[in-house]
Amino acid sequence: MRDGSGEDNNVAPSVYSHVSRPGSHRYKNAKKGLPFNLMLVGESGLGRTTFLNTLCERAVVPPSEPPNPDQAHIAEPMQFKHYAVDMDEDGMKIILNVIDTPGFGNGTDNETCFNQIQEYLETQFDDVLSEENRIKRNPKFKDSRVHALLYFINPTGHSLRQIDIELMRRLGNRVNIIPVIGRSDSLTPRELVLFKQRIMDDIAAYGIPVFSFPNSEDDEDDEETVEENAELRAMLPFAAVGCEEVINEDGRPVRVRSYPWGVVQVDNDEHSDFDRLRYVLLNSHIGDLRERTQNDIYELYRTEKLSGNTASAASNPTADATQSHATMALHPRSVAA
Ligand SMILES: Nc1nc2c(ncn2[C@@H]2O[C@H](COP(=O)(O)OP(=O)(O)OP(=O)(O)O)[C@@H](O)[C@H]2O)c(=O)[nH]1
Ligand SMILES: [Mg+2]
Repeated sequence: MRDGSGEDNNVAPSVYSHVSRPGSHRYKNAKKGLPFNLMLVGESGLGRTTFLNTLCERAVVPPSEPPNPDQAHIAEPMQFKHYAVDMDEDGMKIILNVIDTPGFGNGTDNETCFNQIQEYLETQFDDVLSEENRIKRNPKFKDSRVHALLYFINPTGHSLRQIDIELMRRLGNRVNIIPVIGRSDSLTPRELVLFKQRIMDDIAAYGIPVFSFPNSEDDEDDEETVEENAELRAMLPFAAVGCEEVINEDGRPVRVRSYPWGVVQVDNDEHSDFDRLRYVLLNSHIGDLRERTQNDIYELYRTEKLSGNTASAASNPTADATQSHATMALHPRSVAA
């Protein structure tokens, strides 16, 4: 679907001030627009649709109809829904392709969802691989490899759940996973700090390969970039808040969620990490995410595929899902890498 912006757009005005950060103009010469493929995964109701509309500043996805109560017990199978939105980020044209996965985690058998997503990611690699092998290349070939996967974590305030651990461990070698706490305004600032810490402890303990803002291995990064990456690492997982309405404050539009006791400002760094995450995705790290997809993740897959080794435990740490489920249930921290 092409940009489906509607008239009743309550996430419209751009209200954040764009401050250029290092690396943000690296791709300014991409005249045709820089493609960026972003996948959204998370259980139902964690705010994926609202996040997408807030990110794009328009109603890309119209609000869904409330489910029919008679059908509520039937778990809909997971789908891949595609949205394409042309964005202008600080003078740089970005062709944002979003793949949403409604229905993820709805059933009792999450294994099917994990397999479907893995298969989707690998199919895009296979397409590139066969295009590379053609004698005559197709000039219109569209590279659909997913550059980043935002994984929405339920704001329980406890720690990661089995579904989170399994999904991220399994796909971390196939895509840049950026963990995000959905509906994070349901936690107090103190709860949020503790929750973030627990999640990062789990990520370390289970050896989950998330995108952790690495510095360039050959020390190419300048001091400012190294500092910025350290700051972003410390923010993980990002606390996301989606916009519900736009209010007028001192003559300027402010994107908020309103509550009886006050408002949460979506673009205010003191209220949520939304603006930093948006900037990472569409500006400061768009190049890194694309390059890592090509140079590291795709290359690994390509090597495995050509050597007939794609199902190896190294690339798929949960290949023996039954075993790993049992291990984790009994000894939550015993499978540390
Ligand atoms: N408190 C809070 N509520 C949110 C936030 N974002 C979305 N919501 C609300 O959560 C509900 C679900 O939001 P959606 O954006 O539809 O969630 P989704 O992940 O797309 O859900 P499905 O499409 O059903 O899988 C709606 O009532 C939203 O208004 C948020 O940041 N904070
Ligand atoms: Mg949705």
